[in-house]
Amino acid sequence: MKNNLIKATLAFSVIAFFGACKPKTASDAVTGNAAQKVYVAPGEHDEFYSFTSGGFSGQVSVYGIPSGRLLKVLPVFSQDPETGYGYGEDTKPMLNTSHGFVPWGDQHHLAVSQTNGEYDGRWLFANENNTPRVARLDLTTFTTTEIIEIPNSAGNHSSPFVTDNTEYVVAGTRFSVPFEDVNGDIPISTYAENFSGAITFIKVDPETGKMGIDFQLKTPPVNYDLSRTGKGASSGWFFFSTYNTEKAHTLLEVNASQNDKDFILAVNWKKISEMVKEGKGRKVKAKYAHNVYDHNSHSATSTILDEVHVLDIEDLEGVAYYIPCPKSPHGADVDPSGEYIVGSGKLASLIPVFSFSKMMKAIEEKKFDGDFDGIPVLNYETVLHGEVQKPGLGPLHTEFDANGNAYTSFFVSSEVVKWNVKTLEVVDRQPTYYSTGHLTVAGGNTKNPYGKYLVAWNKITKDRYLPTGPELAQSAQLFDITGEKMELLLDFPTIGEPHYAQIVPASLIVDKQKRIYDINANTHKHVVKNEDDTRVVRNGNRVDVYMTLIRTHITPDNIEGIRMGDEVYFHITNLEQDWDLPHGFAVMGNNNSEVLILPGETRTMKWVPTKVGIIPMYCTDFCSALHQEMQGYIRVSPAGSNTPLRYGTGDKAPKAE
Ligand code: RUQ
Ligand code: CUA
Repeated sequence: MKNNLIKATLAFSVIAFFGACKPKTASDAVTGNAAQKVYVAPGEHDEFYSFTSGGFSGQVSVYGIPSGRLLKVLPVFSQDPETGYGYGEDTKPMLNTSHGFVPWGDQHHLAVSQTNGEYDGRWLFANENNTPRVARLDLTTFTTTEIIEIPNSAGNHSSPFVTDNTEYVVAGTRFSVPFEDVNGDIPISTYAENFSGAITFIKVDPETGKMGIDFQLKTPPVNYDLSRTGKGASSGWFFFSTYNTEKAHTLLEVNASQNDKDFILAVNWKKISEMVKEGKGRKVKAKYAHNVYDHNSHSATSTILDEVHVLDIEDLEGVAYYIPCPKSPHGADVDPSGEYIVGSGKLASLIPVFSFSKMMKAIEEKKFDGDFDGIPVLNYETVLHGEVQKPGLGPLHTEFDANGNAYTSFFVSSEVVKWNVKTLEVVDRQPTYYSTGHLTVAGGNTKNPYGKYLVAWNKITKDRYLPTGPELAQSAQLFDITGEKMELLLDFPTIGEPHYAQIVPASLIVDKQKRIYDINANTHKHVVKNEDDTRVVRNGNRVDVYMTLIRTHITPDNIEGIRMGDEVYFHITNLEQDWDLPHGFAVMGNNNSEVLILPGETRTMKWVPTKVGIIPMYCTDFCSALHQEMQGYIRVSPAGSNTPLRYGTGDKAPKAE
């Protein structure tokens, strides 16, 4: 995207207006009391959580707002050496796909579950672009509990978006590709005939959050960028931005920028979901993984599914319409009332705002400008509420406050622009450092935004921090938006490359926090609930070590009789039942990872010894004053040796014969 937009800048220098002027120095923009406004005293808590996408790191990070303090990085689509996620045997299945084990991802967008169009703080949904997947994180434990792969999709960028009661999580494909039930071994130049777009509706169980693909819409071969669900008046609808309505398959920067207008696709998902219930559509063969993590067995399972329910959008009457939208729209955002739909054409010089009621009227009166691949195209002027004139260059995303204002990020002109949704007048503009991608207002995509803070997630950092070699930290900027003018308060560096984020009041989440896992509820296949049951069992060349950890010893901490050629599985249970008492576990030379084990949890780690001798093992998490004593030895003998299998701790440690 960066390159495209930088090239777009060149194209734009012809259209010679720049709304923004850049201040000379960064600090010009900051007033005296900014520091006070972001100061969270030691021991105090932030007012909001910001769940922030990690971009190409594949993870999600959590910051406190307004302090900008990094609280945690949550492993989602990538292996995580800090916790052992994706390395340990019990979490590896989370990263399984129809392509096999894929231990990294590209994570862009996040959505907190909603009830009545407001955050309910239960789950966080996250997308993965490269190998299309959607994850669900449980916000009582801040862990990834489910990942579902999206078939017939490529580049799961337009995702995930939740409906106003989290009935569905929705995922649109970035690339159109041939569906899996047609032979894909075809010339790329047959794009227009053989490729299709897909929009996937994942049903979410209202009690457990469990996901399952309900249906997919097969659409003309355009690219989907972003989307929003309707709310209030437009509840039941979805609005997806599209680009490449030119159906180009090469040099998209030129060939997909030909049309003066692309489309926002308006879809009545409620009606379609009823059609599905009535039996409309067909089953299509498609392979995809569904991975579920269970918090009692502390283990994940991966199931490969082989079928999805597909509806061809052009066969459906009265549920899908195209709204023409200038120049390769990126964001398609819906205001809190649900009446206004904002299209942000990354190459457009204005922001069109569409009216949902005008759209409904035009549909009723069948005022169409023909069709595009069988889908009626609405008339731009007829459904337009109005245009924001000269807002800036390269509009990308828009969020809202509770007072009728919209905030749009501008990549090319590096600014955030505040404008009034009804009057379409620009109210304020503030420079950003530099080139903002997404922005997030607290609750800014809900029916009742909290407002107060806005964070600009910037793509280019340049001189904002101490240099760190060729690769710089990405940068976020926090604004106070309580006044008429936005006020820059703080810069803070971020992990990976943040795209979108969700800023949620801490009060929605704090009380739900789980502190420990109940050891009595632990149903892990290899759990050991007291030290007397610890043991080492040989089965051929497989050795299972049933181990416990408690302050501050490992049981067993002396193990003999392991041989070269063995595969050793450590099943490690943390017996602690107090908050904030994880233990870690590591074995010298293990090329897997260490693992972190939380109170009441069991983790399985595989180790293949690589040399004869004494191998140390120890706890990696500083758990008490005697943490450094929490260690032990494993004796590895040559293959075929008859060293007996003996083990124990303290008095029970094997003695010399
Ligand atoms: S995109 S910078 Cu991946 Cu959300 Cu707009
Ligand atoms: Cu247990 Cu350190």
